[in-house]
Amino acid sequence: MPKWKSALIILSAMVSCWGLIPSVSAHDGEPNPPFDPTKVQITDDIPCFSKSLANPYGHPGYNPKLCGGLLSPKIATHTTGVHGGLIWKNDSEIPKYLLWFRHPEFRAEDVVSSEVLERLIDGDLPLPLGVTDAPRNPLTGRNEGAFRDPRSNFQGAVRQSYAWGMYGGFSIVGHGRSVARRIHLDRGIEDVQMWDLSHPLAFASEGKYDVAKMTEAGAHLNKSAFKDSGFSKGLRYNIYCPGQAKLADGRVVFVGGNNMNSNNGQYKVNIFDPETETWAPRATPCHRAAWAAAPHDDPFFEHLFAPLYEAFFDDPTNAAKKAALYFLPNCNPVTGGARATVTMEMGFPFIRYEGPTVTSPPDRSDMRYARWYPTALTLPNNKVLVLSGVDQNESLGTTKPTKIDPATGRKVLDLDPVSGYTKDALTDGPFRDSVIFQVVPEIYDPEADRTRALENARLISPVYPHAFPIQTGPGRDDWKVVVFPGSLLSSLGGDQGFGGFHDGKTWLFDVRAALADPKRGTPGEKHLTFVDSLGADNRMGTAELLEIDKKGKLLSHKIISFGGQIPDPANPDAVIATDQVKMIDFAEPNPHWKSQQPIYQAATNSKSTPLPDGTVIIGAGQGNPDPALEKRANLHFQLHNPADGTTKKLRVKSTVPRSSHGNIHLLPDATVMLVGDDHTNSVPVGDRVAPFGDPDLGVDTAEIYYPAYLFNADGSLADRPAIVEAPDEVKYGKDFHIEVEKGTRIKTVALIRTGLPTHSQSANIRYIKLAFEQDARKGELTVHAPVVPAQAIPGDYMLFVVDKNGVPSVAKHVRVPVMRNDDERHEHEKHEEDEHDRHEDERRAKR
Ligand SMILES: [Cu+2]
Repeated sequence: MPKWKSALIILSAMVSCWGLIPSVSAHDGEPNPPFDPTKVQITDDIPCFSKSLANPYGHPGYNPKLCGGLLSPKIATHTTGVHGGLIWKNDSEIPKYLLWFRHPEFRAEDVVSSEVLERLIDGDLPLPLGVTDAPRNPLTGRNEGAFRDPRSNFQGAVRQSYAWGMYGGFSIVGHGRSVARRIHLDRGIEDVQMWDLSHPLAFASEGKYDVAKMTEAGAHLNKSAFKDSGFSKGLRYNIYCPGQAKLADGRVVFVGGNNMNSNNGQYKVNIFDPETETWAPRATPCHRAAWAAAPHDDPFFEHLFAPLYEAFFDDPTNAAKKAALYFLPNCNPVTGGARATVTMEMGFPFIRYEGPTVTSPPDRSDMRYARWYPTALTLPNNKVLVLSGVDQNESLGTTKPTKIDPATGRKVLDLDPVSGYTKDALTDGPFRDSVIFQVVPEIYDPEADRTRALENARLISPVYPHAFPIQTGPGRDDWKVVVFPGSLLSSLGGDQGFGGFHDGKTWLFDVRAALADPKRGTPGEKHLTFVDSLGADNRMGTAELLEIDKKGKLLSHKIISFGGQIPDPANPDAVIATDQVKMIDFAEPNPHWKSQQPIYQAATNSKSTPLPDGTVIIGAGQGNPDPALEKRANLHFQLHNPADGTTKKLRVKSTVPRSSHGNIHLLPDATVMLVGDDHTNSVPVGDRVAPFGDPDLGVDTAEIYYPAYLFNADGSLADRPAIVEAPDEVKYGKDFHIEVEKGTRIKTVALIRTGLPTHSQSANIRYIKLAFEQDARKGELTVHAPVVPAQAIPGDYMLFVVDKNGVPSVAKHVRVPVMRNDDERHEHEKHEEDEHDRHEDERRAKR
């Protein structure tokens, strides 16, 4: 029997208790502003969605079959799931879920002062010295708190020792501010969390559908299912917006990360091992080590730094003192060989340095190129392809003098009159001014623990390109990689002129040929073949589905894209969201993109995942700007059927939008989890409880969607087929057996690979429909396995059976191991590699 029962129990408990979930009134304070039901603007979709703030699915006539499924209340996730994915131990049936966001090697309280934050969020307590009173909202008269105003008082809550000592002097902007948590419980924990989905309280919630109503008490309900998994487990680098790929043995490879100067980790290959739940050893950057070793009574260096600040103010022209500022003894990039500049900004001395000499000590596995937002793709040979990503010209500094001083005619810093901060320092401006696109792919080889650059196959793509390995012949090594433009930041072309619309140019990349090319060190654009243009780029959800016949022949290999961006017909310099759905099938002789039925309204950042029955669920998406929440966010779930290209809008919908930082995951019990996004976005204007919106009210959440296939026509729970026996491993070309309960008629058998999606970039997840024969009398199925690794990339899979009524089983966890041959490489090829590797070692040592 599959060991996962808890989710089923939870599922049935939730359904049977529907409407009986007690609402917690303790700590359930007045919403902000006071709730006025006449101002609530939501579609009244009875009996599928009601205005009830306690439970929008609480109507007695609600039928999940007719309404397209059911949605759970919000579940606290304690950290933000910008990144996340199912992590499996070798022999476990229930995965864990690893999730994290910016500042992953720290705790929220390392970054911001809880006390200052409290005052900002509350809005009525006196503010500490140096933090200006935030502007008041003209509508509500209330202090805007920590977030809403762009001059954000949030910067006042940032520990300056963190900003300078750990963060390269950058202001903490955008998603970095999600450390400011309303829930006190979540402030002192690490920003990387491991969520044990098998824990009895993993999905416990206080039954609230509205984020604004979630409480501190509610957050405690499932906290015991979460465990710190960052610095305390060996993470030494920032893995915010890395590429992420899973190896055959379940380990997760992270390439690159946060594009901030200090402790950036952009060259790094970090590896997480689910067996030990620890990170592979990497040299610790000295400032992070110093932070960890700081005296107990001065954990944030504040006293340690104080004498240095004073010295600066006493003699601001003393260059030697300036250069020594903000770095602890033996942890100074200047003496470590990097160049530094100090300027006076934000009313404080401000240091910038160039060169990662000290903050990124070299490791053998380092990439040649620093990358933020790269794609990492597990290849059929269990190596990892790294594509795209950006670096930054660090020598430009965080801010530039841009304003002409009328008195002197010279350029000076453009200061915000209210906050006194430089305007640049309050935005991502410094990054955008100095972005460098990485065009050279690299391959990480886990056996050699090193990365090899493919200078010969340069490919221009916006970051987080979509990439999928496809089969090109009958042999083990007959595969190439499909690549099309990335999920975001195509607007960042920088000085290289790569900006603008990329038209979804779709390429076939012969990775093996590029690697074997004796001239792989010579810059070129070889080994890439143009296939077709998608006609949209940037920020679309995708789904990948294959079907294999009983002889191992590929019947179809479909890649489907949902929405994305197209040029704005009204403004040639801008892009807008599109509703287009397109499909390309690489089992066809001349694959090209074909239009399918569109999604119900234009959206970027659609979140999509294949389901066990071969359909694709689309949950959440970000529409074009509109004052109405339901117009600017696709709250309704949608079901795409790849068999006929139709896309159906379901009546079930969420109460919160999840934009580029949200994710969707199929879980082994055939339910679907929507998770993530910046919690500062989760109570937007148009919210049911707080119609004016309030970023301070945001809480990190997940929600579970129960697809209609789990229910009978009358709305009751359907009987599910059960996998009684199935192997732990599926080997290429080897038929295997599944035992189901006697008399159960099975319609389809599928393997679904699990991975770590982010930013609607869902590479590495694929649905594979397998041929089988069934002896229903005995309950036995003989299933024909994929025959080559291009059909089923080595790694963790969920094996599902679906019965004749369309009801899926709970999945059996199976691993697909690497397919090996004796003639791995020719000797001369090996020699070539050694030469390159030696060269790379020298280069790394010089950095
Ligand atoms: Cu992002």
